[in-house]
Amino acid sequence: MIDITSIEKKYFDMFGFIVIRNALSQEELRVIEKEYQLGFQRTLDHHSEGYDMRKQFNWSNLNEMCPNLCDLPSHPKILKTVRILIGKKIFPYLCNSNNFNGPATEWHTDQNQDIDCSSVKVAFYLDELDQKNGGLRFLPCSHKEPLNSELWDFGLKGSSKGGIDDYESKSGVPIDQVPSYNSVTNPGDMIVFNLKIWHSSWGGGTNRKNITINYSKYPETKKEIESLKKLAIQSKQTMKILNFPMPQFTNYWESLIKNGPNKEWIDNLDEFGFYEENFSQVGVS
Ligand SMILES: O=C(O)CCC(=O)C(=O)O
Ligand SMILES: [Fe+2]
Repeated sequence: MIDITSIEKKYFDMFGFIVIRNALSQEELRVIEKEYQLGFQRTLDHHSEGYDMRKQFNWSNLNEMCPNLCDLPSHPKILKTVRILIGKKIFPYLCNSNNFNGPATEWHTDQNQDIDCSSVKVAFYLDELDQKNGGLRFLPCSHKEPLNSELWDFGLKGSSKGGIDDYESKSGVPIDQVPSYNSVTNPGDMIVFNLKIWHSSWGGGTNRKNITINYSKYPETKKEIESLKKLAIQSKQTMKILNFPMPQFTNYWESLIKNGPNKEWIDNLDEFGFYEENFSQVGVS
């Protein structure tokens, strides 16, 4: 991959997301898909009920069952891109696999309203997707103020409870009637989006697969530090609600990182509370 251009960086800053084509090779996808299936099976052994309208299953990739996925947050192309987009000093705080089986995902943001961090999610969908079968939808520029807050006030946030027929959002606007950018992606394409952006999906079938990595910029101001600590709490709560089969981090991943070029990540995770109650001494066993 050629480095992203200054125009792409401008595009990301303005619109809040970007799609980068063919970021992963076919060979990389082959091993990733294999490890995804192992993790999925392990998750189904833990619980068989998909969560809410999305009917989703989610699990961490940072354990010895999936060594290639453990390396994904350190992937040079991904790191280089995210560093250009949000800053040189970054660290990953989640690397998950996700499986969706519901008809839609409600309009939402990935950061609670009271949180304002410079964080992104990198998403690799493993299926061919478009606006009819669950491709990710964005409201361009909605990571920015005042639009972001106006959309909260508008009542865009949807409920994920219940089914699509009794879908509830204060705005009353059906998910697919909100004017949006609807992404079209093939396996290997990488979507990067600001955690504050409003997004949804529509028309997904069963077994829609994706892998996501969340990165945060290392905070500089007191306000950023406070926000990041809140984000750590939010992300641990979400993992509990979604019934993750294992903690996010393991000894195995920690020693990989400590023996590599990004050793400081471990201290960063510890410093802002991402590790607390979210670390397994024993890994998979
Ligand atoms: O693909 C979807 O339906 C939703 C994905 C999503 O909301 C996310 O990755 O944050
Ligand atoms: Fe989301």
